Amino acid sequence: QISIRGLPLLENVASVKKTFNRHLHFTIVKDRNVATNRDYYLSTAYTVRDHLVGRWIRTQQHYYDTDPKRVYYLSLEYYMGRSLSNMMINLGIESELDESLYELGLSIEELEEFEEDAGLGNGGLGRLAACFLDSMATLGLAGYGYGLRYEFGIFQQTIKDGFQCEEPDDWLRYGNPWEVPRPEYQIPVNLYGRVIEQNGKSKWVDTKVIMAMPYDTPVPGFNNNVVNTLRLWSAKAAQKFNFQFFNDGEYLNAVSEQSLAENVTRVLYPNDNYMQGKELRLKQEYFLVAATLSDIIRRYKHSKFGVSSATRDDFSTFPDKVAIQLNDTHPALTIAELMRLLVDIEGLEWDVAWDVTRRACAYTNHTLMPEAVERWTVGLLEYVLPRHLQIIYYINLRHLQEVAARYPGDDNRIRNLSIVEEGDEKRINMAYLAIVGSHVVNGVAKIHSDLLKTTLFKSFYELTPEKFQNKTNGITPRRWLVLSNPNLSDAIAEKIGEDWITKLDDLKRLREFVNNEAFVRDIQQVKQENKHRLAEWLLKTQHQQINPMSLYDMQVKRIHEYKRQLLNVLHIITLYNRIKAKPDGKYVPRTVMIGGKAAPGYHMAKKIIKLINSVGKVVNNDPVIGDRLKVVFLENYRVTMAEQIIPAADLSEQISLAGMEASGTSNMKFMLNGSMTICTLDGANVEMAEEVGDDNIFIFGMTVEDVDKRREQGYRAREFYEKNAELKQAMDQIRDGFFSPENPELFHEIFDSLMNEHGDHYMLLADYESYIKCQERVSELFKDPIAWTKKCILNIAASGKFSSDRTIAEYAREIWGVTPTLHPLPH
Ligand code: DL6
Repeated sequence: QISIRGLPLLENVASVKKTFNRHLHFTIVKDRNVATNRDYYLSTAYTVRDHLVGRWIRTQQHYYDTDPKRVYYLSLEYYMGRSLSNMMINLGIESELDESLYELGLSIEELEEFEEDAGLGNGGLGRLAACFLDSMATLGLAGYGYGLRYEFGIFQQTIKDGFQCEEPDDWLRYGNPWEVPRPEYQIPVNLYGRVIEQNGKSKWVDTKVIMAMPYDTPVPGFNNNVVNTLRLWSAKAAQKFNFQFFNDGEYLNAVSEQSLAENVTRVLYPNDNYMQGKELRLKQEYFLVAATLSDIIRRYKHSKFGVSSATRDDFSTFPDKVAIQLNDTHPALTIAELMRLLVDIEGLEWDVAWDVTRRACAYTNHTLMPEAVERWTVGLLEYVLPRHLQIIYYINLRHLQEVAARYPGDDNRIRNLSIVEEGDEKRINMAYLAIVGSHVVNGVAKIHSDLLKTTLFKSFYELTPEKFQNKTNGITPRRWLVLSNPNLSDAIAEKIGEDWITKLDDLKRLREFVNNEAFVRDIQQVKQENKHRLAEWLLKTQHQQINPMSLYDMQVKRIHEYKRQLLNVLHIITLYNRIKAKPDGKYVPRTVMIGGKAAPGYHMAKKIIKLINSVGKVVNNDPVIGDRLKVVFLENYRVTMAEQIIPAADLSEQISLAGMEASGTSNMKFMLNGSMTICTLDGANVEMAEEVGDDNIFIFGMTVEDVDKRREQGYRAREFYEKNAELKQAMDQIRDGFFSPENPELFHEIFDSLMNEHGDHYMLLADYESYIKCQERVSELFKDPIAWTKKCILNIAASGKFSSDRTIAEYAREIWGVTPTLHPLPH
């Protein structure tokens, strides 16, 4: 078989070995007698980094010389995972590295295990940001990621007695070979203080200062010599401020104050789709925004731009040179901070500054869940950012004046459109601020973007319909196919070459081979090997034995009621009861794998994890069941684990209540890796069905319209419970302690949450029957491996739309006003 990694060149292998040895000696300062595998990993990483730096410096020089429009992606999360393989693949040096290490008696797979995941994200939103960085670099955009360098990323999940426990993610403990600190570019960030009026101008004084220290990580494009930058800020105490007094007591106070200042970037808030409203989080958001905007303006002023003055002070061209994309509302203070900088510091007129701000900024919404919308109390904002609160009030005043002029006397509309929400406590709606301060607002899948217009942002859509766009999410095929599934990549490349790596639509050409017996066999064999590998890995890491011939059924994502892991559990219990009732029946063997973290403060999500494990314990240890049904909870699901398990999946579970999941992105990863999907018509599932055809995807459940109708009629879960004997049996088992004999009350609250008068908010019981029937169709098809595999091939062939290259090209042309290209930079 031809490999897409090509043959290693001998002279390159020799030079890689030399570089590796040099790093072991001069950078790590060890010889091979005492070096550990971690040292070898680090030497490998530094060797790869050496291949990046020339391109990195040249790319930045090129941007300086040509002064293209810069695209700034602002995100509180970047869920990067590991970097080593990704860097090697994008640089095209994977086979040389492989061969060199082999000749040194080392194995790249083993060394890779020493790299910690950069887990600076919670789930889809953070991983999307990481995929976007890869695509921006691959499409030759002058793109910069800006974020926070959390000392502790998303917690490590362990399962003890079936319960989730959280451990700190000390990912920097052994150092991070990919980052470069840039202390010379530190930026002061102000907090607290008060506002005074001086010579007719507002001045923010008596602030506390925290320094923002940048750490840069290279982001290589695929095979195009482009290396962009991800700049993450770390909080440092401002020396001057803390160490002015040197008597003993003050000195110690100063040191402890230093550590308080540095708390700002200590830890990632572990909530997905939920706003907690904490002061420290507000400080994180502002810290990112303030440091980043200061950097953006510095770069704007000092860019080479063909005129003789030393700096560019004319801000009228700012929106022609700068695009700022807000990844959800987390960095939405950008609107107020940019106005502050332009008006208070640069001295622009309000109207001019407002025009500049709006033309530069754009906002992406990632959720319709009301509890995720950021609404900061006025009291907290006034305390932490008094000048920004004034600016927001003024933005709102001007905005509402415009509204009133357009809709005279329509007080209701004015109230709906106000950025300031009245109530028992006044709050600032950050989504509304982001909409008003941006020239484009987008959702992340067609159905989601449409729902924004009719629900969450209805009034704003009516006010400025031209602002609203859709940008369906995507995933990078470099990580989610080339890196994670090399054998499938090779099988594809053998038929259609390698252009699909950057033009994923090319996968369509696989349709020609869907009746080619040898190809179908190859694809089947790749999947089977992946499944065997996963079985071995589970045995080794989780001591769990699974049947590699069974249907691998996977649901991996954050644990959340709206994602309906409980519906999956109801299906498992139903299968269990069926086998128990008729042990001699014929059943398609299944291994149901569920993985995901629950936010530490999300009680119900943690209970759901316990239930999954409790059901697993009963099912897995029942001799009547044997290996016809197994339940595996995948502990500590994260980017690296996704890479390992997704290539082995047969079935992908995307079963949120219609209208709840903005897009989903694991759905795309599974599809690209040749699994079938069982799903509701929610998020990007809708577009996946459009691409692959309804015959090649398993759709069940209510549509958004059905859900609305049911709610209007007054939904009662109990009716479904009483109507369906299998559902009732499963629910009663949960209630009666069948899965928790040692503590029969343990799952009462789960039962109650579904069966209470106004319970089952996500309507699991209404969708149960349709889901079970759909699962029967899945099992039926799985009995015919050739028919199954052909449909998997059609899924791979239809997944081209879901490349983040397509997504980013759309952002580039339709929001940022820049042109993507696959032309490489000269090397
Ligand atoms: O857009 C990326 C990702 C979507 O695929 C998920 O459907 C959505 O739930 C997630 N949204 C969030 C929202 N967080 N906040 N705020 O994580 O975004």
